[in-house]
Amino acid sequence: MDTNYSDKRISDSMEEALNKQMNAEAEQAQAYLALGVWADSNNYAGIAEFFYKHSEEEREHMFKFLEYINARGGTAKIGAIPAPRDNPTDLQSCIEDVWQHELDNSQKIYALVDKAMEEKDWATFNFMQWFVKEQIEEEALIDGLRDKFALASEDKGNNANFYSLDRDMQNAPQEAEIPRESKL
Ligand code: OFO
Repeated sequence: MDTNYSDKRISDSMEEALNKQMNAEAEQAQAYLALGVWADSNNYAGIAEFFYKHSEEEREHMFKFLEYINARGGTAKIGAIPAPRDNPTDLQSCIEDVWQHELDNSQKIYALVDKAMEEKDWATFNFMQWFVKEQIEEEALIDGLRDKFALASEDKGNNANFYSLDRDMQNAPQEAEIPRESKL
């Protein structure tokens, strides 16, 4: 009997691209962890808590890629994670840094969707839809934080505003409602 067939149901280049994204998610987890440490040491305990929780979420994303690659007969390869960017200079640049991280990651997710479509790899295309939705949520979440920061900054020098913002973030959910799921 001819058993010379492969169990692998993703292309080599798709395997490589998914592995790259798996590592990018690990990098995101490290970035949030580093920003959490920065926030903590700058007395923004609530924001630190929010970033620490989000770091866990990013790690879960890494695992989703890992499991998917293996489930499709590929091999997940854990690579080196580059050091996080330099510490931000203040809270505003910290929040803008997070925002940029999310926008960059969305572009990486879209590139994988494009690749899946080009290859007619509908399983991967379907798998990636979860991440497309997740990025919509995460962009909304961090944009909400930017709005809160802008509001708190209106009355310059009023530390009470920043204190409330920080307290608010401590228990802020990690999920944001996205338009297509709005009850309105
Ligand atoms: Fe992994 O979700 Fe944001 O980046």
